[in-house]
Amino acid sequence: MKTIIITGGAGFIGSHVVRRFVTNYPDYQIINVDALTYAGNLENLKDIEDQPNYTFERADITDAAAINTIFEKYGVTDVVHLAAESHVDRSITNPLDFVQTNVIGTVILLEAAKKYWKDDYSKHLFYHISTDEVYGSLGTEGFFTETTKYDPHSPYSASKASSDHFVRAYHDTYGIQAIVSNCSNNYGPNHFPEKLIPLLINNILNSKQLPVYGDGKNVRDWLYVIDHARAIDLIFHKGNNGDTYNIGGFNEWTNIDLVRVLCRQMDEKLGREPGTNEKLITFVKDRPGHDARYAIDATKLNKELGWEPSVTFEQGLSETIDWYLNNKAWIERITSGAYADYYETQYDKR
Ligand code: NAD
Ligand code: TDX
Repeated sequence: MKTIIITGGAGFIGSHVVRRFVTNYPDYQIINVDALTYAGNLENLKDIEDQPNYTFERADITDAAAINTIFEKYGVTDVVHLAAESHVDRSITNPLDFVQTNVIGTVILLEAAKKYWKDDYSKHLFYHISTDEVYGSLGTEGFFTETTKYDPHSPYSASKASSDHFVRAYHDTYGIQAIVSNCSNNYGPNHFPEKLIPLLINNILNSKQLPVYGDGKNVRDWLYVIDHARAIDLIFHKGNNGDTYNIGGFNEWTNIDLVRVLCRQMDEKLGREPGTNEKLITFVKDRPGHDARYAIDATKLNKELGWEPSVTFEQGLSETIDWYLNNKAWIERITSGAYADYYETQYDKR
């Protein structure tokens, strides 16, 4: 019998992880701990919110008293930690928010684990979800492996790198059982429309410009969010204490090629003339410190735990577009109010 805190469960990836754990493991109690920042949306979980093994606790992970109360109230046995400030562009304008949540918040969770699990650390797991961005930027050759040296460039990736180091330090120093996984760019349903793919889908729907940073040649390795959730489930249950696992789709795209594929798929789905959406592409000022290329080598996860992606990129992208077309109310609610103000400061000034 496990009582698992999943932090950030109202966010993009967290909501898919919560759904998977609540549905597949009826014997576990799943506590979704989320502060509901601009990125947290309980609508993402409305299909499972009445399940008897699911509880939502609104709490900020930087609030030590609130986190301690949750550990005591539920007798938490394990942590799957996804709560974070996650958007690179926001980290460039507000780096301290990233230090606060990603670094301090992670250490506060680790402190609670140290305090409440001290009778027998071997019965508990702290599983930290991280990103490939901690490894820095690749040239045209090579991949990030689990032993690649950390070399973060943005305030976001620096804060995630720091949190990864703290998790490993608590494992090495106090004996807390811990695993870290570093994943490539996710896409799929419930993705907040500040990130490239949902931003493009929303702008195409509204016939707005498609902002491509710099020359559009930066490369990202894209993974369908459901496949990330499958990997997290597998690593949580079968991963080795103290290990790191890289998760990625072996699916590299330059931004401009990705934008073109998306434009073509959406021309077809929306019944527009071929080439209509591509006319919306607009090259804009580059992101400062923009990493050139990310590419994950997920061989360890494949060889040791038998994981591989379940869909091709074209399938995943098509399903993602369909989800947004069928859930226009979701995106309309998000693109009003506070998000609209943010959007204007990011793009309309260019
Ligand atoms: P997201 O921004 O969609 O969701 C983050 C969630 O955390 C939100 O629900 C938000 O309300 C919550 N949150 C933020 N600050 C909090 C705080 N102080 N206390 C409690 N809750 C708080 O992020 P995401 O894209 O789903 O990413 C989830 C995790 O996965 C992050 O740790 C991120 O670094 C990591 N990751 C993301 C990607 C990606 O492509 N999105 C890839 C690799 C790793
Ligand atoms: O409007 C845009 N135009 C553009 O060209 C935006 C928002 C992005 N881009 C570029 C920047 C990147 O090269 O597209 C690429 C993807 O950008 P994002 O969607 O912002 O993702 P990225 O910066 O790569 O980070 C994502 O993947 C790793 C997540 O946001 C992180 O949380 C995760 O750790």
